[in-house]
Amino acid sequence: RPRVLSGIQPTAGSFHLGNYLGAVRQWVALQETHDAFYMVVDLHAITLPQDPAELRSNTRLAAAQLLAAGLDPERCTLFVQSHVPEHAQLAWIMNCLTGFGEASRMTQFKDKSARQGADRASVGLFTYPILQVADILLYQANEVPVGEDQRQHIELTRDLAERFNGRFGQTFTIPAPYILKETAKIYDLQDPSIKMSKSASTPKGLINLLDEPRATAKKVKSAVTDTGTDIRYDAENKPGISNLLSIYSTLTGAGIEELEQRYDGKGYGALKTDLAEVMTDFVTPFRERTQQYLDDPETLDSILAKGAEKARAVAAETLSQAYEKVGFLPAK
Ligand code: AQP
Repeated sequence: RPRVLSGIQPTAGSFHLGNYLGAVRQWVALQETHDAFYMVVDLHAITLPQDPAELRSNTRLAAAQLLAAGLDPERCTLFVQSHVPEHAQLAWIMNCLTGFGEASRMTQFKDKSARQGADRASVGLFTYPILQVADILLYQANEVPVGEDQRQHIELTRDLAERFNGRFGQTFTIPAPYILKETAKIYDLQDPSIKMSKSASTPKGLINLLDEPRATAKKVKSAVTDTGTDIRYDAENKPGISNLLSIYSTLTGAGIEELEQRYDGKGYGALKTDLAEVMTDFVTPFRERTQQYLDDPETLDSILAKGAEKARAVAAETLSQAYEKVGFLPAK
C-alpha cells in the first residue's frame, strides 16, 4: 500500500473547520487505502511560545479530536511527534542541506514572523518547514494530505529529498502533495479573501469544532456574502457564497450544481439556515466523541504509546540509513 504522512498542531485547543475539511477529513478516508501515519506535531507547536501545562493538555485534546473525527488506531498509526526523537535528529541533517535564502523564501514564515514582529520570531519558526521535511521523509511517504497553505513546504521536501539522494545516493522517497481542489482552502466566514486560520481569523470568521453548536450556527448565519441574491459558485466574484457552498457540499456529499439548483431563487438566508443545521449535526456528535476520549486519558495515552512504537520502528530504520549515508561513525 502506498504510504501517507501528515500532522496537525496541538496549539489551537479546538481544530477549526479549515483543518478538518482541508486535511483531517482526507486522513480519515486515506486510512482505508494507504499505510497511514498521522501525528500531533508538538515540536512544531513550540516554535511559538507555549504554556507547558496547556501544551500537554492540548496534545491530548488534539489526539482525542483526531479519533473523534474518525481515525482508527487499527487502521492507521496515530502518534505524538515528540515521542519519536528521530524527527529532531533527521531535521538537523536537513537543516544542514538547506540554503539560508531557500528557507527565507517560505511564505508561511514570512507571514507568521511579520505577525509576531520579526525580532521576536524564533529560529525554530524559521526552520519549521525543515522539521516538516524530516517528518515526511522519515516515513518514506508517497503522499502528504494537507491544505493548499502547505504546498510550498511539500515542494521544499521534494527538493531536499532529491538533493540528499543526489549527494549521498538513493535514500528517500520523493513525496507528492495530496490536496483536494474543493477543500484546499476554506475561507474566513467574515473575510472570504483570507483563509480560515487560528491566528489570522476574527472569532466570528473562525468555526472551532468544539464551540457550543448554537454559537457555530450563529456564525454561519452571519457569514459575509455579497450584495447579489443568486446562489452560484463563482470563487472570484462571489467568494463568500462560494465558500459556503464548498463547505455545504463537502459536509453533505451533495454536488455544488445540485445545491445551486436546490437553492435557485431562494436567497442567501435559506442556504445559511440549512447550512447552520448541517454544521450543528456535524459538530454535536464530534464534541461528544471528543469528550469521551478525554474522559478516558489512559486509553488515549495507550493508543498514542502504541502509535509511537510503530512509528519509531519505521523512523529509526530511515534515520540509520541517513546517518550511514552522511558518514556518521556508527556507535558500537
Ligand atoms: N483554511 C484552511 N483550509 C484548508 N486547510 C487548512 N489547514 C489549515 N487551515 C486551512 C490545514 O490544516 C492542517 C493542519 O494545520 P496546522 O494546525 O498544522 O497548521 P496551521 O496552518 O498552522 O493551522 P492554521 O489555523 O492555518 O494556523 P495559523 O493561523 O497559525 O497559520 C494543514 O494541513 C493545513 O494545510
